[in-house]
Amino acid sequence: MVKRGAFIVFEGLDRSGKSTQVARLVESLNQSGEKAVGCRFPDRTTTTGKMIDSYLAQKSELDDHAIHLLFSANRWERSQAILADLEAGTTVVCDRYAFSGIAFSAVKGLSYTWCQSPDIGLPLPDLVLFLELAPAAAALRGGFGNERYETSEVQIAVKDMFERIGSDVGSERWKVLDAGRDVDAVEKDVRGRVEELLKKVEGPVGKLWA
Ligand code: NYM
Ligand code: MG
Repeated sequence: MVKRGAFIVFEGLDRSGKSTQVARLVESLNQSGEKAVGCRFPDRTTTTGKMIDSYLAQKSELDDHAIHLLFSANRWERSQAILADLEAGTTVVCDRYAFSGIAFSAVKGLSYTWCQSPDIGLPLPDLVLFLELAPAAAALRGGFGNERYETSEVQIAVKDMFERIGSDVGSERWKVLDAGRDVDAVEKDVRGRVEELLKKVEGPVGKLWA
């Protein structure tokens, strides 16, 4: 039986460097002979992804619950493919996941437990790397864009919500990395933690919030 791949998720505020680190990790794993693929949520290419994209671009309005469920559906659409990759021995490195889902919806006033429910049973990440950056430092990395949620007020509230989520996930699985360092230093830290994880990944993939 092939050893299964690891499921690794990056979370953090906008501009904390998630996309860069996902790309670098996938490349460095592949170079060292470990099969790895990247993915990201929202996946804006699917039907639900297009509705999400239009909502984020402020081209459409949706009830807060409805958009939350669309983000969750967007993950469920991809979940079988993630499991298939993991079972085939490929490590999956994902840019945002269900934790962003709770953080951005709960700050709008939706119940935390209600926000968790539609994601119950999704593939459970083996490791969540939270790229921690002060909202003020994130804002300095280039002005905010025009998407919904790209304001300092939202980012500050989201950061607090991520702290609560991290403590619910537990420090075994949820690791906070200082994203204020230069990109190479963050990459090295990431690589060290992933190497530790790859040594111990075994057994079936778990289920989120179950
Ligand atoms: N976002 C992302 C949510 O509100 N809920 C979710 O479930 C996910 C995965 O979408 N501001 C928000 C967080 C971001 C926005 O993400 C777009 P990105 O990584 O900038 O494409
Ligand atoms: Mg963004």
